[in-house]
Amino acid sequence: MDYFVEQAPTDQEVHAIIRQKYGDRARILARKEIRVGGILGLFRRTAVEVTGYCSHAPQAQKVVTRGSVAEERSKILEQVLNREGTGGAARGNPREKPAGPSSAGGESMESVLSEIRALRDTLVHQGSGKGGNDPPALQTICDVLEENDFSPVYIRKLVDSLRRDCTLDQLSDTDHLGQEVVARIKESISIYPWQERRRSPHVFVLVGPTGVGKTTTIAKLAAMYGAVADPPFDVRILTIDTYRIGALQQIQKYGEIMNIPVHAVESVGDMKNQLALHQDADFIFVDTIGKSPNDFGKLAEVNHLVQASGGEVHLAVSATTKRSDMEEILRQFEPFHYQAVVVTKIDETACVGGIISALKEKQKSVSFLTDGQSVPQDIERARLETFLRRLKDLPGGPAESSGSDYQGYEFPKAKERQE
Ligand SMILES: Nc1nc2c(ncn2[C@@H]2O[C@H](COP(=O)(O)OP(=O)(O)OP(=O)(O)O)[C@@H](O)[C@H]2O)c(=O)[nH]1
Ligand SMILES: [Mg+2]
Repeated sequence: MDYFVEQAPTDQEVHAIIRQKYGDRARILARKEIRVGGILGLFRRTAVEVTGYCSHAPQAQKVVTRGSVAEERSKILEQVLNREGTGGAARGNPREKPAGPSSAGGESMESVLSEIRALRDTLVHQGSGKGGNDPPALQTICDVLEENDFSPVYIRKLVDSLRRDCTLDQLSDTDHLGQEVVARIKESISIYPWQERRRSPHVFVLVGPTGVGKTTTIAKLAAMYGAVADPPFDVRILTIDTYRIGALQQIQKYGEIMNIPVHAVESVGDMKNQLALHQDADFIFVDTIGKSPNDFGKLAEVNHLVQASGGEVHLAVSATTKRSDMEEILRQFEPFHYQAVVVTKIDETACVGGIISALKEKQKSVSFLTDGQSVPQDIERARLETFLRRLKDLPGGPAESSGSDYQGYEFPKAKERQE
């Protein structure tokens, strides 16, 4: 750093001298009034003395280094310029033109910014799997999946797999993407390998939240195997729903119509007795009390009886359940060790994406689907096609379903069967 001391009779004069000698690089540190001249202390005059130094950096750079943001930007530019071999400003040569928006450093900064913007775009869309730079066809597919109520996680994984496996041309072809999506959805649904056993006895227990259709489903299954099957299986029904008024009567009514015996079970002892009594049956279908998944005390009580049955446990979940609740239900019924899920009321929803996502997320397979109130028509063994036909607006997806396996079957009246 070059320091200087200049004197002149007035401020204006000393400033003029400094400007002339050092130009814009001059920086003033101190000013004081002094007395100069005279002989032996006589005739002395007052004057101004200014101390300062010469800056080696250009004015513009000095300003930039003041604020922290400007400082950071300056550092980046400095690095970029050094890398590109133009580092005049970085070396502090005042005659070099400082980096501006149109310089190489400015362009590099612009490219850094555009990368940051792209990154932000990706993060913003990450929840749903959408990417700002995706071809319109892929974005359309994302929208369709959202409309079908698939979860953001499910969509993101599916779309990521498409980006990974498809060429750019394929990603721009809506029909091709539609077919790919259907194939991937198909792969994501696990169908429970249900097998009827004609050996004594196949105990099937249905648990689940209140009002999802457990009793109706038990009646449908009992009718399917005890009445529709040819020759019919030997079927019994047990119910551990003896708390709710009318619950026993409801299942007894079905039993009466189907000519299938129904027994109530209230304790572990009862359960063991009933199982021993019906050792010769092919099927024992067990209906359970509907309880909120949050009523942990009651659920534990029911679970005690369910586990005592030693049966194959299935969880009934209504397809109309909100997607977020669905995952919660699948989780809260885990202590029942259910092997598969029966999806009920599929006729009451236009979107099956929620249940497909939840089953996939929890790695559960589906055993039966029910699609109406009629016993026993409105039930079928779970099939991929039933889910796929219910996907809306998916290019290349299958057409809407015409109904379940048992449509048109006339349920025999108890009297007719007795005759
Ligand atoms: N639309 C439609 N309705 C159904 C289906 N299954 C059952 N239901 C109806 O849902 C209502 C409740 O059925 P339930 O079988 O009593 O249900 P639940 O799970 O046994 O009920 P709780 O024992 O009270 O927990 C009844 O009106 C049934 O007719 C179905 O697949 N589709
Ligand atoms: Mg019930």
